[in-house]
Amino acid sequence: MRIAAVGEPLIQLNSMTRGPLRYVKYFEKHVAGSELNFLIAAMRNGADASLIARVGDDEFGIEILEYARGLGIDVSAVKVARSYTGFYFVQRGYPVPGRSELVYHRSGSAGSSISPSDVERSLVSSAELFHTTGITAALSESALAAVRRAFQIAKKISFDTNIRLRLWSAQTARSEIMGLLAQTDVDYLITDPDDSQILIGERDPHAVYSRFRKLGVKVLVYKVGSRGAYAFAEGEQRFQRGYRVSVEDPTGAGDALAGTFVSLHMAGRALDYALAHAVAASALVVTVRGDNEIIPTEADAQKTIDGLKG
Ligand code: KDG
Repeated sequence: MRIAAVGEPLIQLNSMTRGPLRYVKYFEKHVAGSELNFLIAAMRNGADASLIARVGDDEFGIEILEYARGLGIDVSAVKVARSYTGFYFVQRGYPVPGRSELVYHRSGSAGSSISPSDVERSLVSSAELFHTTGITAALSESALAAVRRAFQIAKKISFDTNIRLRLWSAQTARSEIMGLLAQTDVDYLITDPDDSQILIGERDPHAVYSRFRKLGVKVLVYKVGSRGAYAFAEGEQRFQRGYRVSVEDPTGAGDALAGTFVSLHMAGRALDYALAHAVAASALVVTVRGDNEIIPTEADAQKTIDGLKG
């Protein structure tokens, strides 16, 4: 099974200490970006992955290409553009303990200039699943158009609402994301209470499923942070409680959850099995800095589940 994704891979500069960025002396560098994280999770669970993106003609662009290629991701559709590679700082544990804030430097970046011409028809139409997020839709007009084009040619679609209010207003997010959902039936929708509040004014998991189902969503993954996640599909619903782990940085946990769930469910695993593995993957991610290094394989996630139970 191959999954293709459109998104902006980024360099992450993660604070070595908690607190306001102005006092942080040292940063640790990682390769991240929501869609890339999702693909890595899918690969760890047996899928093949193709990334469609632009990186800058700079050291960080080379780093991202080498990192993704080294993990076995197909980067043949990643173009090097004449601009810089976007990056962001992670401020950890401030002002809310256990949470992180992202400070982006990506305006006018190579990645945000992605356009429909980057979305290679054969790459997307031959993949079993196409994935992207509300982050990509928020980057620029051309990035939003690239998402629309991919939606037109994809066999199956997975979409994570991932509303980042540093990239667009709640009002714009609502009208553009609801527009995308009206354009086509989405097979997997991943969202959370804050995003569903913005999109449909609803936080109750069952009500959220019922609303999105009417819009053609087949499977809903509803993440409720450290409390766990729900999965709803035709005639089925499951809840998996989250695990109590020590939080270093929650950034990327949602992508690990989504990529693990979708790839396992696409591969024919039962809803509760896919959800349990997905929540275990996200529990691991919050225990470290870096979004994707610790995402487990299917076998390792089983050990995580067994270990945390015992
Ligand atoms: O979900 C994790 C992402 O938020 C992080 O990797 C950075 O892609 C990113 C973004 O745009 O926020």
